[in-house]
Amino acid sequence: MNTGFEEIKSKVKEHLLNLGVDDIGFANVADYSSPKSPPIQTLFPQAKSMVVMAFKEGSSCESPSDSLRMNGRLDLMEFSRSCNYKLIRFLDREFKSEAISVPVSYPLDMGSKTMGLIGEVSLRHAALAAGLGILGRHNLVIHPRLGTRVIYTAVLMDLDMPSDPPYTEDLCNNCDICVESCPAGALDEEGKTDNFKCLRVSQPHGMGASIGFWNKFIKSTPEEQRKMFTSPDFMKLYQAQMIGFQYYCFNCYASCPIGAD
Ligand code: B12
Repeated sequence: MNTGFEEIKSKVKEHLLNLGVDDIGFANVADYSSPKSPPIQTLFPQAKSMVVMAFKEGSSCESPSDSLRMNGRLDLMEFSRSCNYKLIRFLDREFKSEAISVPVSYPLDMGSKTMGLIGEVSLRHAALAAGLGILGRHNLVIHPRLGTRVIYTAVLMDLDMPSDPPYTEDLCNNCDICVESCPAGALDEEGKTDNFKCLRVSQPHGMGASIGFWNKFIKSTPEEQRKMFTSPDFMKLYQAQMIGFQYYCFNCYASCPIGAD
């Protein structure tokens, strides 16, 4: 491999490890393909490769408290966003590279084809292309050192970097704990997550609940409407709207024994 590439990779890795990113991989755009997401060049025509980052989630995802589970994720989302931004500035300063950030979870395209269920860049496909892990029975990427409790982010850049070698060893022990611990039965069919079953449990104060609430609201009397505004259902919807998508279920992610310690 050209030493120029190695030097850039090692400088980028050193910078990100110093920020507190757990692991870093590189993927050339030619090695990334996600059948449902748009081609990368339609999002950023200059893109030649991407830096994919892995962030370990702590024990918050095991907490019995809905708020503390989500708070742990918010910490991670904020931190990973900031690392994406710092990397973009670093690439500009050091290599005069143009780069853009991929959302960790949202915003998402809400068009009628994707309905908020498909990322502009699929970060699991990106993580695989960057050699950061392998897909498990839960349809999540298992990182060889960090396990399942990892979220990924990516930065697209105009530097034409070769991909890191793919990870090929099977890390999933097919224990099916993830399948059994899913309260929605969303993982019953191998190789597929039933998105709507998952959503009803993982985002109970999301769009479905909002439609249900407002449908009931318009059919209610003024007295009933006043009561609805002070109900826990409304307060939960209100909070979810302030915070963004709010995850209530982490079972498939937190129950996986790989890397849980
Ligand atoms: C929309 C979304 C959801 C939706 C839809 C999920 C879905 N089917 O993709 C819902 C709300 C259901 C969801 C749930 C969860 N999500 Co989510 N989600 C996303 C998001 C924003 C986009 C995903 C996407 O583009 N999907 C479309 C394509 C890729 O999926 P698909 O083609 O339908 O693939 C399915 C099958 O084909 C099958 N499959 C068969 N062969 C292959 C091969 C490969 C390589 C892949 C990737 C899949 C695959 O697996 C897929 C699951 O249904 C990503 C962030 C991002 N930008 O990537 C996070 C992301 C996938 N979510 C994540 C997480 C952690 C969760 C949850 C645990 C919720 C939580 N508490 O955090 C659950 C897990 C559900 C599960 N076990 O599948 C992480 C996964 C991290 C990891 N370690 O892998 C991501 C990457 C966010 C991040 N920044 O890290 N999510």
